Amino acid sequence: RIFKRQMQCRFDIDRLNAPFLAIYDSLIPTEEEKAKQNQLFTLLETLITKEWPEAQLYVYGSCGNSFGVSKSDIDLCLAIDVADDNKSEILLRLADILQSDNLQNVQALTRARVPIVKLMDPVTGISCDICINNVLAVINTKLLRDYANIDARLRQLAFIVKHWAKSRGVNETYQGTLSSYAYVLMCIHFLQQRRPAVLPCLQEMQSTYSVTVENIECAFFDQVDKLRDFGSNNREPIAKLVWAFFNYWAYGHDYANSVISVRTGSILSKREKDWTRRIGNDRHLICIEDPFEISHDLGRVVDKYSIKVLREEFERAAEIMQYDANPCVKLFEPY
Ligand code: 3AT
Ligand code: MG
Repeated sequence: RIFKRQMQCRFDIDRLNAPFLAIYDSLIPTEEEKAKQNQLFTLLETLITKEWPEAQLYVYGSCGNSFGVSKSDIDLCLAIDVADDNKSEILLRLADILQSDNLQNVQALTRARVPIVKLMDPVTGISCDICINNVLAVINTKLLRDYANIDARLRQLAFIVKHWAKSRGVNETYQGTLSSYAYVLMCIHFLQQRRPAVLPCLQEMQSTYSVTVENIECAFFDQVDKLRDFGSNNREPIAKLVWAFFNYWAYGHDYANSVISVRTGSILSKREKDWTRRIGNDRHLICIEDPFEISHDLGRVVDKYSIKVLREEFERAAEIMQYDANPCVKLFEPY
């Protein structure tokens, strides 16, 4: 099954461009929604600065990385000088402050893997999670956003892949499938590997942005305005890319030996990463290297059952793209 021949693209693929772009357009948050998100951010920033003048509030995740669909929750990170042991105290205090300001459903989850405060703003209807000092997530959010600004096709592809994953129930890390973050990295890597390439590898270029967080040097080229023409030699429109993306993950990827790496813009081997065997709960059945925490495999949530589900879904999607009369409907049918 692994090395089934990759398929030739159907001859009428271009007629699918308009429907895919229509789906993409329908998923983009409106300006009004963006304004509401900003309004809530400003409110929270004001409340927080009043209590902790030195602290900084950052947006991360889909509201900051430009891969957020309409009605997304906001992920926020409070950067504050505090020992890990005292995070709970801050979260509980924060919850008090938010509650007094009439924010709703305020909950401090101090025992979660990533401790957070949750809240809902009754004015805008937006829900929000606030964590503490998750600075790497703020930086990887910037990396994703910078990639999105190079070529419009990344955002189109990632929205469609995320929409597919959510519709098909394969965007649930607690059930052993992949996070949205992992899917976006898969899209970036795929576009780096296209020939001609649609995206460059920002971390291999001369760095114009560099910060060190938790002893990890995060450096990359971030003057992406200068790269607006980068993908112009590749004229593949969205339908062809969606087709090729699913074809790659269904029939082209070598699950036994390969690691995809946005950091290097290439495929690495599991052997060189020492990801060849299960260690603890890390099984490395599909390997996606985090761009900064390079010992971190975003596929580590995948187990021997969910890998089967995932690969069958990639194959289903590839078959639909190849043969179905109406892929833009069938692809997103609820599972
Ligand atoms: P949704 O639109 O909410 O589905 P998202 O972009 O907010 O997508 P996630 O909910 O998967 O993505 O994650 C929120 C952010 O947290 C994205 C990324 O900056 C960070 N993040 C998530 N998982 C990891 C991880 N395993 N390692 C490092 N950063 C991560
Ligand atoms: Mg999110």
